Amino acid sequence: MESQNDTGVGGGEMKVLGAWASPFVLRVRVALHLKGLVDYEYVEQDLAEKSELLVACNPVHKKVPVLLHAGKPVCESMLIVEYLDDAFPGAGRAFLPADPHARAVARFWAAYIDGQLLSSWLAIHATTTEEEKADAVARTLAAVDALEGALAEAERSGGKGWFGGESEGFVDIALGGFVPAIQASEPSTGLRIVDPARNPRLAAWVERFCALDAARAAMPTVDRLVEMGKKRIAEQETVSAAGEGRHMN
Ligand SMILES: N[C@@H](CCC(=O)N[C@@H](CS)C(=O)NCC(=O)O)C(=O)O
Repeated sequence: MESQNDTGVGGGEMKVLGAWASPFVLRVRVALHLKGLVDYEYVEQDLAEKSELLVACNPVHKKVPVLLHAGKPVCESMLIVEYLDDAFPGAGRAFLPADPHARAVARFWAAYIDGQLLSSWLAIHATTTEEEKADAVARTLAAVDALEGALAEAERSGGKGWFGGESEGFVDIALGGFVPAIQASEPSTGLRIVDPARNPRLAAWVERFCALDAARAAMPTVDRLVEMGKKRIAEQETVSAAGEGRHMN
């Protein structure tokens, strides 16, 4: 017999393979909570030593998140979010709009978040020269400005401060997953990614997103992420100091 969740939708057993700090996993957990599908098992994964279950469920990328629904794996965060709309049509509001053009626009911005915002933001942390860093910062801020424009456009079409219009939807989930990670990176980079003076709509959106019950239930604290970041930097410094020591011998 299929299990019932609190939406009354017969959903079958659900498991999320995740890692607590992952923005991609956060997307899936926020989406599940928004749908009221809270009756799932969360299985934390060690990404340094991947479990047989993770490799079996996502043999191509071996990455989290994976949603296991009635024993069948679904991979890639935004595909999981779409899957929840398809598999649980009776649970909460649909994340993607019904209109084909509006659906295409939502998918465009979700792809933009991963392709432009995320890649340039990651480059800020990965670049070695000041010139490369300045370029990555400029590209990140340009992507943030483009998202500010998308939010303004949603408001002009009658939206209520969400990319999804009246309520949080596909793009809100795509971007929302990165909110804690971006906030946690600000002290170490000294860079304000979402500056209320430059991006007032987006700054208000960040507050709105963080106040959602679904986000509060699933989000890691910024302090925990900052601590993890410091630990990683210390580990990298130990590794490079050991490397330099070997070169000197
Ligand atoms: N495009 C993927 C990205 C998932 C991803 O990069 N997950 C990271 C954790 S944040 C991971 O599992 N990394 C393990 C690895 O790269 O081996 C998605 O949207 O789900």
